[in-house]
Amino acid sequence: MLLSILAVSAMVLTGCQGAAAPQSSPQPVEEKKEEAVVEPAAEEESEPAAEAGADIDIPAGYHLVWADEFDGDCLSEDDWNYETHEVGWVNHELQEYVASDEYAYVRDGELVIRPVKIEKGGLTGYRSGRVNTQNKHDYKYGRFEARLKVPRGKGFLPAFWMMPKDEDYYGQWPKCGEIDIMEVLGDSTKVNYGTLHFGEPHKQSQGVYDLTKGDFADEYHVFAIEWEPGEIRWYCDGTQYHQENDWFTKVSGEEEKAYPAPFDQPFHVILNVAVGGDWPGDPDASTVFDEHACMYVDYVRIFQKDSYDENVEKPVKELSMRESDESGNFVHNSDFSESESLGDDDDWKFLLFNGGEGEATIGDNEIIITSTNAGTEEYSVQLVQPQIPMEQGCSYEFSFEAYAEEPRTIKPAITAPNVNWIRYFPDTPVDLTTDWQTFTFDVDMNDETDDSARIEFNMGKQNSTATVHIRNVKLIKK
Ligand SMILES: [Ca+2]
Ligand SMILES: [Ca+2]
Repeated sequence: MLLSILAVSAMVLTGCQGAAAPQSSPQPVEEKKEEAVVEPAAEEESEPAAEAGADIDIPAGYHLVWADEFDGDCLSEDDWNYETHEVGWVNHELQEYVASDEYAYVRDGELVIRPVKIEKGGLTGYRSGRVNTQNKHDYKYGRFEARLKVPRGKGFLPAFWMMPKDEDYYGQWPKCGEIDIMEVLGDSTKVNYGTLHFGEPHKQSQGVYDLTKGDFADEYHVFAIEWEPGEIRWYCDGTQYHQENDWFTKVSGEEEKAYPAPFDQPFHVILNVAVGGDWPGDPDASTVFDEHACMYVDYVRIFQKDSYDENVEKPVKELSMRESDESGNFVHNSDFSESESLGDDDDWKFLLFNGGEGEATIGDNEIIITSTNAGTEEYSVQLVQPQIPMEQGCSYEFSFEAYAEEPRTIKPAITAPNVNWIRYFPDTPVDLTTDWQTFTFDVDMNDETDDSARIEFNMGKQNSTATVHIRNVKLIKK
């Protein structure tokens, strides 16, 4: 997720002609030293042909509207802007985006975005490149495609994505919308995420493409979306892995804008490599800033159909709300009277993340959670039940019984995995003693009705791994 919180316009700074390394830091530049002075004459000749679409495979039903094959010897400022942003501008990212051909440059037919680690006065900093086509190539609808190879290493987050030409048209993020075509975490380079952000409150729709063979950091792959009025489809190497047609935008307190807003305005393309921050986590001792830290973009191509029919209607959302049992309880296997798999998505599920270690067993009408390592996050040791129905405007009583073998804290919550993990019932510390106690909470559901909320018991990072016993978990509409 790439929050774009401020409307900072792109700044055009360096030019190719001024490419005498404008702010060459004393940083060693390893193999990158050998400049890309590869037969400039031949390069110049090949460029117009490629730009004219000679070697470009045009998908059926489309025509080419713009492409950059990166065949020149510098990034064309007729087409691209360098964006500059300070450290921590969004998502607690660590890099400074600097307008310099040191961090985003064209070489050997590719755009290279190169994050660099800078040690200065005992402090570590990072610089990286971010370029976009805002006000130079903005398009409404089309097929947006790039062939690229991603960096490898903990803390890198490369992205090929799109933002509106005019972020103020529907209002600042997330109201304006955002389309992420490729995001691959540097420490998990077989998995690509394609994501749509929109709404107010923020909602997202994400598809995941797992590479069964190869690695996004070892070979080039083609990432694309096909965006039409009322539908966006995500592709990797020609395989569709996600689609979405249900979105909205509104200003808080006002009516929703007419569908298919906000995805009915021109968007531009962005390419960048972030370093650190909320999602990828920060670089660690294993992270190497060498040529494998770079993103290599062979091309960006944009195609459109001859016409698009914008007369589309918002799909009617079909909710699948779980029924309660005869006592009014929406929780399945509420009293742990049935044994069940704790590894599947049906009813109870036990999860471990980020160093959490432990196990859960059902028996004698209770569930027992033993942990040997509390992990680094509250959710590192977690018992959950998904598919919980929460209806807007309703009040619920959420209750359970619990004790621990030594006094300790756990944190129950009711969350929204499909609505950006908002909390219908916030993570609430509950102090367990060595005796059974009943805990009861009132939950008012003010958000939009959700058929897939999730009850959670978070037991990680509580300064204790004492064994927890839970029984009689209930959610009842009042
Ligand atoms: Ca190329
Ligand atoms: Ca289960």
